[in-house]
Amino acid sequence: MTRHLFCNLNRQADLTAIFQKIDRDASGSISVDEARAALRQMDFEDDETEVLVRLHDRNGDGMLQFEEFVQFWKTCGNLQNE
Ligand SMILES: [Ca+2]
Repeated sequence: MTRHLFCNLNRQADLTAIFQKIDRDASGSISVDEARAALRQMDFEDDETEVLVRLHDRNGDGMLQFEEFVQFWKTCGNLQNE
């Protein structure tokens, strides 16, 4: 139930809030560790999360910037709806 709600928030304002929540050290990008911690609450496996981060890390810095995160979150929502 929780994971469903969490992933269905797709409006820009909600996405910003989610991004800031996941970005624990407020660095402006989400590290693999931060992504893992967040997706663990949604029953994703750690290695699944790593693959998802790598897939969406377009500039290859190993982290998700907000624009990358938006796509990442969409994919995550799609996976959960399957
Ligand atoms: Ca990146």
